[in-house]
Amino acid sequence: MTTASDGSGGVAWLRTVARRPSLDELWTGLLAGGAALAGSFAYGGPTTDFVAVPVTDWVIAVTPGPIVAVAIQRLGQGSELLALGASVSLSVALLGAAALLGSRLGPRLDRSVGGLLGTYFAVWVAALVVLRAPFAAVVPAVPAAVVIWVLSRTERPAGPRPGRRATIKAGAVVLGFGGLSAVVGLQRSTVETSPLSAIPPAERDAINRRLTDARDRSLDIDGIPSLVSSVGEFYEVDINPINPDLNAADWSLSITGAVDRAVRVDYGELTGRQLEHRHATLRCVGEPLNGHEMDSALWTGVPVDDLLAVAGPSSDCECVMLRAADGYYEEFPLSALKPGLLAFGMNGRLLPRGHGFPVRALVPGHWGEVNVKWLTEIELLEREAYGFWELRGWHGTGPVNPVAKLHAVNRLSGGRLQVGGHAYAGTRGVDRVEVSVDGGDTWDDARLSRALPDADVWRQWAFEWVPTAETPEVVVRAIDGRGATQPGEASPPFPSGPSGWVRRTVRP
Ligand SMILES: Nc1nc2c(c(=O)[nH]1)N[C@H]1C(S)=C(S)[C@@H](COP(=O)(O)O)O[C@H]1N2
Ligand SMILES: [Mo]
Repeated sequence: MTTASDGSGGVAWLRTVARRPSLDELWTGLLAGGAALAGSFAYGGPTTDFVAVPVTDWVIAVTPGPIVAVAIQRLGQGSELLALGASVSLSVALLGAAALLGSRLGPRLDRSVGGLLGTYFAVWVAALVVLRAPFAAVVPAVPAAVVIWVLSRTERPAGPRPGRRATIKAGAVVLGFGGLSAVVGLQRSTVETSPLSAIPPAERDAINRRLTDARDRSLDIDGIPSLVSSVGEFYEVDINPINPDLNAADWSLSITGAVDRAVRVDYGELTGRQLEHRHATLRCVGEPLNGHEMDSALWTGVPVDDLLAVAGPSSDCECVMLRAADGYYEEFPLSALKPGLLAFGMNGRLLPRGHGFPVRALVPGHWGEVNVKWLTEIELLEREAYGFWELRGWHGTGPVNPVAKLHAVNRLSGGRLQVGGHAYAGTRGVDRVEVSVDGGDTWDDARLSRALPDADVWRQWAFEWVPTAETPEVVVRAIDGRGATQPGEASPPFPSGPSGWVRRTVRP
C-alpha cells in the first residue's frame, strides 16, 4: 500500500532533520557543544589545536577595524577576554548545532547506534572545518557523541518540565568535565622560563654580569620595579587573545622584497651568529601618560644589520615591512631597523611565548608596536605602506615620546615624602629628571639611577622632601640627553602617543 510519504519522503525527512529544536533539545545541544569544546581544550590547551583559537582569528577578522582598535588599546587584556568569550560562545554554538544535526541524521540510517555515530561524525566535520587537523577534530567529537548518547537513553519523566533533573545532572557532569579539561589543557607547557641553553658559557657569563650590573645601578624604591623588569612584570600587548605557539625547529625568518638575494635563516643559524646582549626599554603608544605599559629587559640576539647586509637591499629601499606569525605587520623606515636586534633571549632565558618566541624585533627608540613579536619576515619596500595599527588610524611607527612617570609615593621617617618612577626618552637617553612639589612653579633635580651604557634604556628617579603644603602637587618632567625638556602640552594616547607632564596631588 502506498502512503503520501512515499512521494515526498525526502521532504519529510528533511523536515524532521531541520525542524525547530525544542527547549530540551537546545539544552542537550548546549551540553554537547560544551563537552566538545572542553575536550578540545584538554587536548589543545592554549594553542591552535583548540577549536576556539581559529574561531578567535575569524572573530577578530570580521570585527570592524575601529572596534578592534578601541578595544585593544582601551581595554588591554580585557579585550582579549572579550574576543575569547565571543569565540568560546560561538564555538559551543557551532559544535552544539553540529551535534544536534548529527543526532537527528544518524538514527535515520541506523536505529541503535545511529545517534552516537551521527553526532560523532557531524561534530568531527565541523571541528575539521575549523581546525583543519583530522586528529585534533576527533577530540571534540567524542565527548559530544557521549553526551548525546547518554541523554537520549535517559528516561524522561512526563510532566510540565520533562527531564529537568536529568539535564541538570548532565549539566553538572559537563561542567565538571570542563573544569578537568581546563586543568589538563593548561598543562600544555609553554617555554615561559626555559634557560638559554644553546648559547656558549662565555655568553651566559656576559648575561649574568649585565643583569647584576643593572641590579647594582637600580635605586631601591618601594613600589617601582628595578631597571630590569622581570618576565612576569613586563607588560604584554598584542592583537591575539591566544599567542602563537611556534616551534623553534620549524621557524625561519625570510628577508624578501627589493633585495639582491632573498635570505632565509632558521633558528639554529640565527642563534649561532655573533650575539649581542643589550638592555632596551619598550613603551606602548596606546598607554595612558602615567600608565604601566613601559618596561625594560636585557635582550639577547643578533644585530639586524648583519643579516640585512647579506640580503643587500636595493638602493631605493627606504622602508621595511615586518610580518609575524599572528598575522600582524608593521611598516617603518629601514634606517630605524638597521640598529635593531633580532632577539631570542630575555633576561637570560629563552624569549617567552608572550613576548614573541622564538624571535622578535627590537627597534631602538621606537614605539612598542614596531617591535614585532613572532617575527617571520622582513620585506624591503621601495615605497611606504600601511601597518596594522596605521590602517586603524594610529601613528605609532616613529620614535617614542619622552616621559617621566610617577608610580611610587612613600612616607619616610621624619615626615619626609618620597616620590619616584621611571623616565625614558628613547635613544636620546635621560640626562636629568626635574620635580616640582608646588604644581610647577619651582623645580628641583631628582636623584637618578646610574645610567646603563645601552643606547635605548630608561632610568629610575626618586625625590624626597619634607612637605609644607597640605596636599602638595607633584609634577615631573624628563630632560633628554640633548638637553631638551619633555614637552608640557598634554595629548591623549590616540593617535600619536600620550604627551605632557605627569602631575599628581599627594597626601602626606
Ligand atoms: N606579532 C606581533 N607583534 C607585536 C604586537 C602584536 O600584536 N603582534 N604588538 C605590538 C605592540 S602594540 C607592542 S606595545 C609590543 C609589546 O611588546 P611586549 O608584549 O613584549 O611588551 O609588541 C608589538 N609587537
Ligand atoms: Mo603598543
